[in-house]
Amino acid sequence: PRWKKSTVVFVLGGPGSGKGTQCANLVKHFSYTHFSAGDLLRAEIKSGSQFGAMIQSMIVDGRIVPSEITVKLLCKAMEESGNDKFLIDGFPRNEENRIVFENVANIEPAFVLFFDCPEEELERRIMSRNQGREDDNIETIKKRFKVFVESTLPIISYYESKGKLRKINAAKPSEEVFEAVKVLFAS
Ligand code: UP5
Ligand code: MG
Repeated sequence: PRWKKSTVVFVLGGPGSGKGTQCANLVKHFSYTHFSAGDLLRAEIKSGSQFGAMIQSMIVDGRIVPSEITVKLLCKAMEESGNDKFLIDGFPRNEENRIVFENVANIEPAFVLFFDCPEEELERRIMSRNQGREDDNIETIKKRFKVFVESTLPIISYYESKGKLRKINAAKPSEEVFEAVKVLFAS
C-alpha cells in the first residue's frame, strides 16, 4: 500500500502540551493528515469494539493500551486516508509502541516534535479544558504524568540520540508555539 512509503512525523509531549491544537494548525498550512492515537482509541471505544471496555479502563487509569491495538488503528487510518504524509500525535508512548510500529508499518519518522512544558501548566490546561474526557480528572492526570515520565520520556531521549528530535517550548501562548513549529515544516 501507498502509506508504506509515507512521511511520518511523530508529535509527542506531556498530557495537555498542545499536540492536538498544533496539529490542527499544521494541517491548515501543510498537506499532512493528522491522527491522534488517543482520538483513534476513543473512537474505537465508541464503535462498540470487542476491545472497547479494556481500552476504556486503561485510559481512565492513564495506562498505555497494548501496541497491537494502537498500531492496527494507525495503519488502518493511514491506509484509508489516501495521503502519504502524516502527523501522528501521542504515539509512540513507550518502547514497545515504537518497535511494534517500526516492524508492522516499516516506517521510521522523518523527525519527532516534542512539546516541552512544565507539569503545573499542563495540569492547569487539562483541568480547564472541560470536554468531558474521562481522563481529565486530577487523579488520572497524576497517573498520566507518571506514565509520561517513566515510559515516554525514554522514547524522546531515544529520538534525541538519533538526531531526530525537534524540541519546542510549549509553555508559550499557542500562536507563538505555532510560529516555532511552522519553521520546521517550511524547510
Ligand atoms: N492549549 C493548547 N495549547 C495551549 C497553549 N500554548 N497555551 C494555553 N493553552 C493551550 O491542549 C490541551 C488544552 O490546552 C486545550 O484546552 C487547549 O485549548 C489548551 P491539547 O491540544 O488538547 O493538548 P494535547 O497534548 O493533545 O493533550 P491530550 O490531553 O490530548 O494529551 P494526552 O497525551 O494526555 O492524551 P491522548 O489523547 O494522546 O491519550 C489519552 C490516553 O489514551 C493516554 O493516557 C493512554 O491511556 C491512551 N493512549 C494509549 O494508550 N496509546 C496511545 O498511543 C495514545 C493514547
Ligand atoms: Mg490530544
